[in-house]
Amino acid sequence: MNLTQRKFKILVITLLILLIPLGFAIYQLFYASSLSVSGGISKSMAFAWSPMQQKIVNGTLWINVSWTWQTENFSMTVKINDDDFHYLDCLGFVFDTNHNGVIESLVDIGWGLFPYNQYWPLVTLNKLGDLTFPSVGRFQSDFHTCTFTNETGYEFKISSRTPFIDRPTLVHLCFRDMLSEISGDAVYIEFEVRP
Ligand SMILES: [Ca+2]
Ligand SMILES: [Ca+2]
Repeated sequence: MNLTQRKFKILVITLLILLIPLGFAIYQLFYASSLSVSGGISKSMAFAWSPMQQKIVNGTLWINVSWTWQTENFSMTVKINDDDFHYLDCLGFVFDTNHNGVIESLVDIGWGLFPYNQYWPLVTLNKLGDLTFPSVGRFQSDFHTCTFTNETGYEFKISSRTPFIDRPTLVHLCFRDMLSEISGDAVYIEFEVRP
C-alpha cells in the first residue's frame, strides 16, 4: 500500500468513526399505537429528539401524546420529560382549523397551554413554525390541567368539545421550554389526530 492509499484508508476510517455516533446522535424516533376503549378509540404517539436536536433536557427529549376520540368530546394527554419547571413553559397546538391539509401561519389557530392550568387563546404560527401570541393574555382554563414532577416532567390533560376536531385533523404541536421570561428552546412536530 503506497502513502496515498494509506492516507485514503485512514481518512475513510476516521470519517466512519465520526459519522456512526453522529448518526445515532441526530436520531428522530416515532412510535404509534392504538387501542379500543369503552366509548371511543384511544391512540398514542411518542416522539423523541436527540440531545443534538434540542437543549430542553440533557438526554433524549420524549413527548408522548395520547387521545381518545368520542362523539361529543375530545380528550388528549401529553407527557413531556422536561426537567425544570417554569411558569411560562408552554405546550402549544395549532390545528388545521379550515381542514385544507396544511397548517397555515396566521390562518389556522390553536391554544398555548401553561402550568397553573392557564392558557392563551387564538395562538397562531409564524413563518418559522414557532408560536405567535396575539395580545390577549393568559386566562384560567376550564379544559386542561397541568402537573409537573422533577422525575417525570409535565403532564397536560385536555378535555374539550372542540368543534373543529370533528374529523381527522392535522395538528402542529410545539413545546417551548423557558429558561427565563424571554429565552428558551422549542421543538415542533406535526401529526394527524383521527378516530
Ligand atoms: Ca422547563
Ligand atoms: Ca389550514
